[in-house]
Amino acid sequence: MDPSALHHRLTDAERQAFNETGFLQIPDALSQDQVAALTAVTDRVFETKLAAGHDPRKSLFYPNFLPDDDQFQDLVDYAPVFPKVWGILGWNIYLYHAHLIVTPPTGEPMSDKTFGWHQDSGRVNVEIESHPRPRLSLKVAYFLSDTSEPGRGNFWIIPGSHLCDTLERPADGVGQPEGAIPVLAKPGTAVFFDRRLWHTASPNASDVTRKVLFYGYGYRWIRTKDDMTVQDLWERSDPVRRQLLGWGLNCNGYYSPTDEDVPLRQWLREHSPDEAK
Ligand SMILES: O=C(O)CCC(=O)C(=O)O
Repeated sequence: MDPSALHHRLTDAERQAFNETGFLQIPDALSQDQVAALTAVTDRVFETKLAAGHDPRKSLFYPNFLPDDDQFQDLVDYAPVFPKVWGILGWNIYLYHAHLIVTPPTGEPMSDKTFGWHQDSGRVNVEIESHPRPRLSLKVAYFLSDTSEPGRGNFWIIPGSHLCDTLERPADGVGQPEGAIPVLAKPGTAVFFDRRLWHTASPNASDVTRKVLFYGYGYRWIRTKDDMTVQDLWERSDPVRRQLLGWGLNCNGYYSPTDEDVPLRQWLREHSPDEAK
């Protein structure tokens, strides 16, 4: 992994903001050249899906997109962003889930229906006994299109809601829960969010197609949440990326890793020993 990553470690202020609000916004995480290149690849994916019959007016939710292009893989351990992931979760982590979402304009005025508010991880929220629920994972969302204005299919969140196990929604199904806000993000922004943060997609009432890449990082003892057919990439990935793509010596090593199981820890020992503990 590129040692320039060390310049982008999580700051105390970022840690405090993430702990308190459950999210963190990093503007200009991607250069505009990177945005253009990733947009071209994303458009190609969308066109392929359209050719295969996807309805052009419907959102495309496409998991397991990493194998489609090297540029998608390069964001897994992207130096300006990934250090903040290990800064929050530590080193026994991998990419358990990733999806690409394209949200075309609905062609209709903005709906005032209550959106699909949720915490991530499905049954985890029912079957684990604890309060607050455990963090376990986070996602980094790279915004490729301009959602710096509301009504553009924005990602919505309720800041600070990550420590709440339940969410009170409007009883009549109209409007959004108290405290809800659209995340306003320009192209190139990376948005981190705690899996427990109550969040939702929203309809796109603008004429700008929304494009976002989501990378979900969690502990190595969590199962993948999509097919993650990334094993063919192991051979040509460096050791840290290989770890992030799910490699390990054996199953026990997901729970009780040896040094060999977790090259990220070895890399931190060399470059940032305090974070290797
Ligand atoms: O598309 C969005 O803005 C929301 C995505 C989402 O809910 C998720 O990644 O869990």
